[in-house]
Amino acid sequence: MTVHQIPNTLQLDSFWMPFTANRQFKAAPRLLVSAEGMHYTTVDGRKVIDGSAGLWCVNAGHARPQIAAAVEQQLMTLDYAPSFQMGHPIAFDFAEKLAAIAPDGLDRIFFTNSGSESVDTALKIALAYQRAAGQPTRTRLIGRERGYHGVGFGGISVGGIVNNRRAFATHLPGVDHIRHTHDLARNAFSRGQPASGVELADDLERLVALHGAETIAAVIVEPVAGSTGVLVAPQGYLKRLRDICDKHGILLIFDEVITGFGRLGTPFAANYFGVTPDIMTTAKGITNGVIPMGAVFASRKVHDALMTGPGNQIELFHGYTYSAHPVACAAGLATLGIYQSEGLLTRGATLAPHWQETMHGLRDLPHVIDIRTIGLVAGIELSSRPDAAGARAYDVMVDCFNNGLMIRITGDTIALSPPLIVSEAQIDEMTAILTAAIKRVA
Ligand code: PXG
Repeated sequence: MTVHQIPNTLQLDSFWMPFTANRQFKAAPRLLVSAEGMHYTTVDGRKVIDGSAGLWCVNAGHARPQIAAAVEQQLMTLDYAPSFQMGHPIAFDFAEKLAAIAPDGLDRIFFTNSGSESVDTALKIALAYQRAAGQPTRTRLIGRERGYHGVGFGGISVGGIVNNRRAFATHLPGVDHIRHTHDLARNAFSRGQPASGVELADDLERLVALHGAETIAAVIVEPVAGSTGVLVAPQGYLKRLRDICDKHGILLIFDEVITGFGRLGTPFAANYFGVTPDIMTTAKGITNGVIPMGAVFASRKVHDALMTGPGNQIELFHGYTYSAHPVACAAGLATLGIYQSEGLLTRGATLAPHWQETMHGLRDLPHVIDIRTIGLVAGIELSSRPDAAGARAYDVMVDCFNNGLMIRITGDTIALSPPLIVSEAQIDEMTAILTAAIKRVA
C-alpha cells in the first residue's frame, strides 16, 4: 500500500472535526494515512491494530480488493443515477439480497446514506404508517435514556444522551423516554445478556398509562447500545417490549446501526435476541464503511399500509439525492459477498468464547468497575477521576494509540469492536496493549 507523504505545510485549522475536542486534537494530532486488513498505519509509519472496526463499520477489515474493484467498475459503468422516478438494476439487486438475509419478514428496504438518516427515515415511516393505518393521533415517539440514534433532530429527540441534546434546544414535540437498563449494582461483569432488568420494559406501560396508547406511534431502542457505553438488553427485556408494543398497537423500531451485519455473531441483533421489530435501521457495516450508506428494513405490514391510494401518487414523500447510490450499492453487494463467502455474519459467535474469556480477564486491573461482553463487543468501564469524567478513559485511549491499538471511549467506558476477521492471536495482542495502558494510566 502506498504511504502518502504528508506535506510539512499541512494545516489543521479549516477542518472542523466531528465529535472531537478540536483544540486538544490539533495540538497533538493522531493522523492515519493507510489501512489494510486489521491495521491502520499512522503518518509516522506506525502500525495500529484496529480495535474498533473504524467506527464500528469496517466489519470485513480494511482494503478489501473485491470491494475496491466493484466500486471502480461501478464508477466507470454508472457513476450516478437518480432513484426518484428512475431506477438502476443494482439498487434492486442489492435490496433483494439484503431482504434475503433480513430478520423474519423485514424485506422492504429504503436506502439512506448514514445511520442518522436511517433513524429519521424510520421515525417518519412510523408516523406515516400510523396515519395510513387510520391512527393519525399516534404522533408520539418514544426513545430510551442513554439511547444514541445519530444526530438528526429526530435522532437527538428520541436519543437520551444529555450532551447531544442540551446545546440544541429544539426537539421534536411529544417525545418521551423509557428508562435505560444500565444497572451496575445488579449486573456488573455480565457475559452476554444481564440477568436483571426485564421489568424495565414495563416502563413503556407507564408511558402508555401517562400519555394514552392512542398518542404513541413507535418506540425506538438499540438492542445493544454502543456509543453510550456498550449496554446490553437484559434477558427477556426486548421480548417484553415487543409484547407491550403489540398489545397497544405501537411500532417497535430496532436501531441496528452498530449491531447489524454480524457484530453479535448473528446477521442482526434481532436474530440474536429472537425478537423481530417492525422496522430496523442499519448503516455502517452495510458497505464495510467504505462508501456512506444506510438502509431501513420495514415489515410488509408497515410497507403495504402505505401502498394504497391511486397508483400514480408518491406513497412516501421522503428520500435523498443519494438514496441507493449506485456506487454504494456496488460496495454493498461486494461487502455482502465477502460476508457470505467468509462466514463473517456468524464468525463472531465462533470467536465470542475466546473474546469473552480474554476481556473478562481484565477485571482485576486498576479502576475497572465493570466489563460487559456480547458477540464481538466489549465495554470496559473504569471508575471516573473525581471531577474529571472521561479523563481516565481518554488517557487510556491515547496510551493505546501510542502503543499500537485503536479503541473507542465514551465517558469512562472503553469500547472494543474489532473487524470480524480478527484472529484469536490478535485479540490477545489487543488485550496486552490495553492491559499495559490501563496499568500505566493512574
Ligand atoms: N444509531 C446508532 C445506534 C448508532 O450507533 C447512529 C445511529 C448514527 O449513525 P451515523 O452514520 O449517522 O453516524 C449511530 C452511530 C462510537 C460511535 O464510537 C458510534 C456511532 C458513530 C460514531 C462513533 O460509539 N454510532
